[in-house]
Amino acid sequence: MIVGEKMAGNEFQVSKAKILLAKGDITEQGTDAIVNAANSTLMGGGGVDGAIHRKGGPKILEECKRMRATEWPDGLPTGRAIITSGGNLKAKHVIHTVGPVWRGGIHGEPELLAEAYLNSLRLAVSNGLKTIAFPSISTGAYRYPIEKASRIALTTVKEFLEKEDKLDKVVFVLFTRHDLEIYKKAAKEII
Ligand code: AR6
Repeated sequence: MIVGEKMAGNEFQVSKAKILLAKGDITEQGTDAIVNAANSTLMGGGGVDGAIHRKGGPKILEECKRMRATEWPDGLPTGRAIITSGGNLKAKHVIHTVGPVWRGGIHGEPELLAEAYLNSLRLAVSNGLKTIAFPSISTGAYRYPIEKASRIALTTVKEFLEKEDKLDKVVFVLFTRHDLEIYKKAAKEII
């Protein structure tokens, strides 16, 4: 029930923008861009990355290959982001970013995770986009503890929206009810 969901705290206002927390599949989102939790090769993989390339079709991979051949011959560094078209996806664009692999939290992981969110948001704005959907970057194959990662994700987005009024909506698409609850708890404390 939509009203109930809202009352249960899935929607948050920051300046003129909304942050929404939803359970679902990021590849189904109709936002201007969806964010891919990619790796440095930009050549695809499992999890979100696999799902985006499977559903989006070969055009996205071709653009990624072009990026590798031109701007990023050694791969996209952790924390950086690039944008491609959305291929066959509902979203017109995919922003590919690389989150950090969790190695205990003392190798710059918090800063790099914040950079991944921040550079994705900047790229959305510089491309004139209004709405963007994020998965929970780094909390799958890269093993970043989701309680910690959710706080960084929400703090980074909130602080960005407080300074920058060009985005209308940021959606966090969580894959499981459990992950959604963790983000909701963090959002209630942070936003
Ligand atoms: N929609 C939303 N969330 C999803 C989906 C989906 N379709 N599929 C998985 N998740 P991961 P990472 C959740 O592993 O940790 C890839 O192989 C998942 O449950 O996709 O940044 C890349 O190529 C988890 O909570 O990304 C890299 O090599 C979250 O999305 C590496 O994994 C992120 O999980 C990146 O690892």
